[in-house]
Amino acid sequence: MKKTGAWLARHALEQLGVRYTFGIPGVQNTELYDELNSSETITPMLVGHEGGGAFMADGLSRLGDSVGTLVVVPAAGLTHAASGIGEAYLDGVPMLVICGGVRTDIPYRYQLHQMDLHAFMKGITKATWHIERHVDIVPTIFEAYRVATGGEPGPVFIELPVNLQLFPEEVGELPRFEPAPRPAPADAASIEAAVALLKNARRPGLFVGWGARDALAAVTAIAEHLQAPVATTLQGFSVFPAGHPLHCGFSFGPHAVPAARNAFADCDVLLAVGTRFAEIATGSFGAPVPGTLIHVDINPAALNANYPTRVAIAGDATVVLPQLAQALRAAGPARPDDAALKARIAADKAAYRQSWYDHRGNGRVNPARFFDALRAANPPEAVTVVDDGNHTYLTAELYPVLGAKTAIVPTDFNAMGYSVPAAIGAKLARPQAPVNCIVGDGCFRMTCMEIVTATQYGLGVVYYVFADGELSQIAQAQEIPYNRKPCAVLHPVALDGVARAVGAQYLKIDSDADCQRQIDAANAAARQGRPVIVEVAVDYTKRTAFTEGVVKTNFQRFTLAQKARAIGRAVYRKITD
Ligand SMILES: Cc1ncc(C[n+]2csc(CCOP(=O)(O)OP(=O)(O)O)c2C)c(N)n1
Ligand SMILES: [Mg+2]
Repeated sequence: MKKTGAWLARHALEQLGVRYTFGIPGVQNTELYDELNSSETITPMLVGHEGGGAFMADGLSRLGDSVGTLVVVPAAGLTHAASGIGEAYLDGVPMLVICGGVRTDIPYRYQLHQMDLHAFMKGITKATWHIERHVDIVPTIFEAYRVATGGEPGPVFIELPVNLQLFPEEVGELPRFEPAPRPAPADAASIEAAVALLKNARRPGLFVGWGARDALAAVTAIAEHLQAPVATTLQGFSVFPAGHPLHCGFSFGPHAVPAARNAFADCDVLLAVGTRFAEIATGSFGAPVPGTLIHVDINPAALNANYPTRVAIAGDATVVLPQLAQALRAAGPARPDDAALKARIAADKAAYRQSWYDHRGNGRVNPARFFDALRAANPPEAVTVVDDGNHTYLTAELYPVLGAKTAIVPTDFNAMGYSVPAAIGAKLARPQAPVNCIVGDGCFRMTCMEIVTATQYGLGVVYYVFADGELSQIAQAQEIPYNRKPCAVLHPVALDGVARAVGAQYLKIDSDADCQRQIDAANAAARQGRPVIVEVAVDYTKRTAFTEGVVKTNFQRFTLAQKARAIGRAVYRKITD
């Protein structure tokens, strides 16, 4: 059987259930694009910029049942895509990166787009392959998929030289895809040790990250059995729904909302699942992680990395947590309903909200009022995609995410501009659900032209642009120590003009009174398959609990001399201003 490399690649992707590819054609991949164009199950999507394509692939992978796949040209296409590949890498999101390669059948160097792609990809992919023979194409793509989706998921990179794509060769019988075996269960001794600690805990607590995203039933069972409060990471903030009475919010400690701060104040045994205890999740490592830590994570390198464990279990949460839930049940009855704890959580949440309502700001849109209106106008299954900035923490603190696995957040790599394209990928993954993107004005201008892709494919994503005119998350951190905000004030962008350019509907929310009406109008347009840009004149004069807490945590970590220097400069700047 003689087949071209492009046919073989298409065949492999079809067998893997890939439904969309994202990218831009060029000299080294037009043959593959031509093949994909004939596929009945794969839609090759043209994007405006490969970075946008990579963020779309990421959004699709996080929420869908097919793996986001890129088809790009080497050098420029790949370097453009790198921000999205890096985001997926640090966030544990599977992605296939198929890149055309320069010809291997001619003796010339300095071909178009020729560079060392593998060196470039080394730090942001789990593995790379350079395919040299036709017979290797299908097995290599299958193997790459197993690596991308196995263990802690992540992106993988395949270079497929253009001459292989173009010309047919004999390949014999093609292999069938063999999925990876189910992950192994935890050993009985570790489960027993964890149960003993949790059973004897005075105040157990649960901290869950994105790694627990498919283990909701077991997380809920364990939390209820122990009557333990549940905090999430930022990336995992939709892993445990906000409607549950034991849900506290994002993180715990000085940078968390009062519900989580108080519920975890006396936590003596922490069960952490699917989190690496990274900087954002722990509020710059300010979270008071107790000495008695049980840590479950699929990546053994994350265990004992930042906080020493009493019990460390390297395993998949979907296997380990049901084991743990069952062992807890076998070890004794559930704790009685802790009505006092639940009442405290509810009261703390209400009081925190009230503090936002009470804030006398600058007359612009109160974030809590906006999020109330957004919540009221959306069903629990609505998907939320956020970017990186003050708007991220506002969303985490003020928007109750009700549906499990309905919010995605770029975390740790933290590429601004993520959300605009990622929301397009999310909409492809969940076409029936409303998709709302909360994006800062700085992030928005990085990738807003990608909305053309949403218009082209009739994807009704609603973009709420929090237009404060600043790179606020940074500007807030500059204000006190420097008494100025260098390079953090944005030149205005006419968002109505952007909307016109990309074919989106434009709406504006100027005050609290506009929220309901404009959100309803946005939803109506989105239901017709039209993207919508809603400019929100948001009031940023009140800081999030996260920002307040993290500033304190970092300052406290300074030595005396460092503190003196920082304070001295701030005071000097203030009085000489
Ligand atoms: C690509 C990239 N560049 C710079 C940063 C640093 N950074 C983090 S948040 C932020 C501000 C984002 O501004 P905006 O989108 O307006 O959101 P706001 O904080 O105002 O809500 C910046 C500059 C980053 N995370 N990513
Ligand atoms: Mg801003």
